[in-house]
Amino acid sequence: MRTIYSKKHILHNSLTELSGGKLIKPLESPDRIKIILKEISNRKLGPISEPTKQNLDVIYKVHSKNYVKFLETAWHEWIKEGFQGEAIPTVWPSRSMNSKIIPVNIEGKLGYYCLANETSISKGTIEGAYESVKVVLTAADMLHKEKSIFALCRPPGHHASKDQYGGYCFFNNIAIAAERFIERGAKKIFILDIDFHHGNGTQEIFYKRADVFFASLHGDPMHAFPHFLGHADERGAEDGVGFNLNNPMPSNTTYLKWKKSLKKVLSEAENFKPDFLLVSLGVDTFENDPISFFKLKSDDYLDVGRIISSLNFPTLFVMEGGYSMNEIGLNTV
Ligand code: Q9C
Ligand code: ZN
Repeated sequence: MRTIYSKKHILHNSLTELSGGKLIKPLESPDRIKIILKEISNRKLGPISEPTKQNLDVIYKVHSKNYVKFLETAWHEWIKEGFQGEAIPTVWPSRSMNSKIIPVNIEGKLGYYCLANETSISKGTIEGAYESVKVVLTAADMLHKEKSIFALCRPPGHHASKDQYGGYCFFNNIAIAAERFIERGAKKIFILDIDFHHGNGTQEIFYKRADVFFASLHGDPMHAFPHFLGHADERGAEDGVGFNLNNPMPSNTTYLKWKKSLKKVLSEAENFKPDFLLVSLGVDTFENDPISFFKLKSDDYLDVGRIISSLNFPTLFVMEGGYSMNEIGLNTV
């Protein structure tokens, strides 16, 4: 399987993550990709190539103009304000206020465009985020030549909604790839999200649509990030009713139980008959992941790969989460 990877992911290299009331070194680090890449080349998974030149206008099929503008200017505006640390919001348009107003001041704008503030914005964040989009678009363009392809994206994307960042995500890479396939003539896309966390951004983006089916297996949001989306009764709206499927699962879920959910979801994919299968691949379902509560083991990922492969859909794998540095390479490959 071919891998698309950009060494420029390193441009997004924040020093801080707000965690448990402390500023820690971000779990979503450049080292993650370095380790995965090394395992791909050691294990000879296939060729590794850099992204090609891409028209990025397709981003606007997913994200609003004002959100992209915000991402492009946030760091500069933050610095102009004289702040010393990385950009982290402190105030939100919460239920008791007016959530429609977009403030002019950078602190107000951060609250408006951010959905979770563990994710700091720093100097090269936007450049790194664009690189991740180039990776996924290049992979999408090359898929017609292969049965499956791996977009080694960083930063990840599935928590980013139409106009909000957070959960380590800025642009929703997999949603942008779905729109690229549709631009090139695809009629139906099935997104399978197997990251430990619910892909709230991807769900929101396609919630009212019947041409992009979103299905997710994840930690029950009553107990796991992102907490405010991902429940089983969220089945889509308007044209999209029946094209959104959530499988929240409890703490300590083992592969045996997880696999049952996977099979259920994949039978939906077979009924749907998509032109392309897009997989949000997080390996934070791993038993030793530092922020998650499922119990998958390294060997289980081989079985997951076999099951997905047996469907015989042209498949784009897109890297999302996974934070156990010792096994992230092995589990991903
Ligand atoms: N106590 C992805 O996997 N914080 N994002 C969790 C746990 C945010 C995860 C806090 C986790 C975001 C792409
Ligand atoms: Zn995750």
